[in-house]
Amino acid sequence: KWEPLARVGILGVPFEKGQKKYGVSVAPAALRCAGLVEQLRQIEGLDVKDFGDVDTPKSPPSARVDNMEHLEQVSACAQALSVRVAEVLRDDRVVITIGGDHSIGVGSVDGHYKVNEDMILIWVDAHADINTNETSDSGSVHGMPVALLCRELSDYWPYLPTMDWQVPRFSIKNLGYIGLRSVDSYERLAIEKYNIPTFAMEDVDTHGIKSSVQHVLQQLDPRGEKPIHVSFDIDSLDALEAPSTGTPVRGGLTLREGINMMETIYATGRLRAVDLVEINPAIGTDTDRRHTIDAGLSILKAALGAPRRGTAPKGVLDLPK
Ligand code: 5AB
Ligand code: MN
Ligand code: MN
Ligand code: MN
Repeated sequence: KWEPLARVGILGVPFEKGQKKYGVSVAPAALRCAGLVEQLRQIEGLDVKDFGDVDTPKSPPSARVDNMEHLEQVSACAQALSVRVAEVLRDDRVVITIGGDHSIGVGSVDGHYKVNEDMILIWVDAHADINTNETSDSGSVHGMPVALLCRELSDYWPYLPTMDWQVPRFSIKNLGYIGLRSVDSYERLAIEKYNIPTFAMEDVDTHGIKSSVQHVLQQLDPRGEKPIHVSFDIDSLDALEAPSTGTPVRGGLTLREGINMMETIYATGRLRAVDLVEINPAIGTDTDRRHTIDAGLSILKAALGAPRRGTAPKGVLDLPK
């Protein structure tokens, strides 16, 4: 019943207030400059539409919530993104959201959930991003999006001014993790308390990437009938392969594992949304920047069905003489 959608919509989200470093907000421009749209159009049969950047409204600082920086900006951006994501999905396209820091995951998942309450979410990251303002050491919201999204965690938040638009209805039962290797202690407690299917790096080492992904999918959706949202933090990749990011951690996924994971998910025919976040072109050398952006592009191409083995020309049976 499911097959890959041959239509794609791209949204850029030049937002960086969910963390402290300058630069993540230029990633959408840097990826477009590196040929994002053109490279995706090379994939046979794929209809690619660039919907441009989401408005990141300048809302005045108003809300003061303890240990939660720039809540009103995060909220305004996520609200705008949620609306745009829902639009792209309703246009029958796979939505590719290019961040921006990972706080934008609140908006992209919210928008997807609005269109399809059945969705499952695979969070691919070195980090679990499931802190609340109580448990966070940094106060940066890019470490909190999962906790903001899940209805089971709503009791652990204080009232969040400006966030009334976002009623957390997504169930933590539909969440899985891949790539974890830097998890705060209360984040680990949450993973254990809710029994979240998690393939941290030692589990990926044990099972291999393909079977790790298949296990997560199997646990979240044994009958294989639910649309999939992948929120891909570039820091899930090893810091040597994707150095230009704000919170790099070594010992991560290789690019080949990342590609294999995306190919495996593409093959289900159920992938409907991909976030690519936390690329920071202002960090590192020219080579670092190039490697990181190339890695991101390779991940997206794999998610959209680009075969690594290549594609022969259509309707042609012989080499030209
Ligand atoms: B990212 C940390 N857990 O809460 C925190 O890059 C890191 O979106 C969060 O995964 C990393 O500040 C957020 C220590
Ligand atoms: Mn991360
Ligand atoms: Mn993240
Ligand atoms: Mn990060």
